[in-house]
Amino acid sequence: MSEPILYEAADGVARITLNRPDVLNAITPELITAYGAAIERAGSDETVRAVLVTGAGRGFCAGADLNSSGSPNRKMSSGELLRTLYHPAILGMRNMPKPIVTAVNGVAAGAGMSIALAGDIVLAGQSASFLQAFSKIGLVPDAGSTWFLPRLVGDARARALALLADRIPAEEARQMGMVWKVYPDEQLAAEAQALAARLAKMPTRAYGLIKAALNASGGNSLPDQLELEAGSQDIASKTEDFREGVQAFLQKRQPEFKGR
Ligand code: LHQ
Repeated sequence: MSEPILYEAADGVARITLNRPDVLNAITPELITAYGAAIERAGSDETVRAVLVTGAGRGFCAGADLNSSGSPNRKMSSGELLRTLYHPAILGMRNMPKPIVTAVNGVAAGAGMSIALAGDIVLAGQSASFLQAFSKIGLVPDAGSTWFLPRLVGDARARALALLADRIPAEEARQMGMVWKVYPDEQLAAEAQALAARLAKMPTRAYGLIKAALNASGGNSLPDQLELEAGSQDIASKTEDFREGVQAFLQKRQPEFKGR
């Protein structure tokens, strides 16, 4: 049996591929466990400065595998599965102090859509689509969808998406605010790789602080957020990359950030 997750790292970019193409990369406990481990590996490898997540074959991820997750014989309850396997993966993405590009190459449904939206920059192929499949089978959105969606698309759209479970084409998802850019299908992989490579050459410490500040902003008052920004700026302005950025600006050349 082939590995449910492929992991390759080169030139500062870790590429994580969901790899069960016959079932549109539907999530088994083994897949989400390996995915969480891959996220952790990318986070702790100092040579990795950006992460790219995509799907093998024609889908991104069809959500929980209904043959394993939906089976009445499975050992863990849904809540246990989510708490022990899905949550570390989603939190690992959001808490990773490095940028994550999700390249949505096909349908992203159910928890697969949650994984797509947990990325920092979401790209999509023209034929990709987004589907809050949960209510169609009598479930509720999970793996962060009820947190991500209102923030990305606003409350009215989040409600309609979750309740109606309509399949939303990539371009419409972009117009709603879920997706940064849509590319012709045949260009997506190269564009996503180029974006991840670009991010891997940027000031990684500042990126980590930016992610942490944006993560905190939803729950913070303006005074608290201003204080967090000031603390983060104290850290960023002591980095080698800040010195390099200013020097490069003054010398009218491109900066060479080291991620330190
Ligand atoms: C699949 C799946 C799938 C197995 C396609 N499982 N085989 C829930 C429970 C517990 C804990 C954790 O969290 C969750 C959260 C969730 O994610 S619940 C939501 C689960 N996902 C869904 O309900 C989506 C089900 N799939 C679909 O609605 C369609 O397959 C979509 C709209 C994703 C794609 O449609 P098509 O492009 O028409 O492809 P297809 O339906 O023909 O699928 C291709 C193959 O993949 C097919 O197998 P086959 O042997 O006939 O070629 C499907 O059975 C299989 N597949 N999704 N989730």
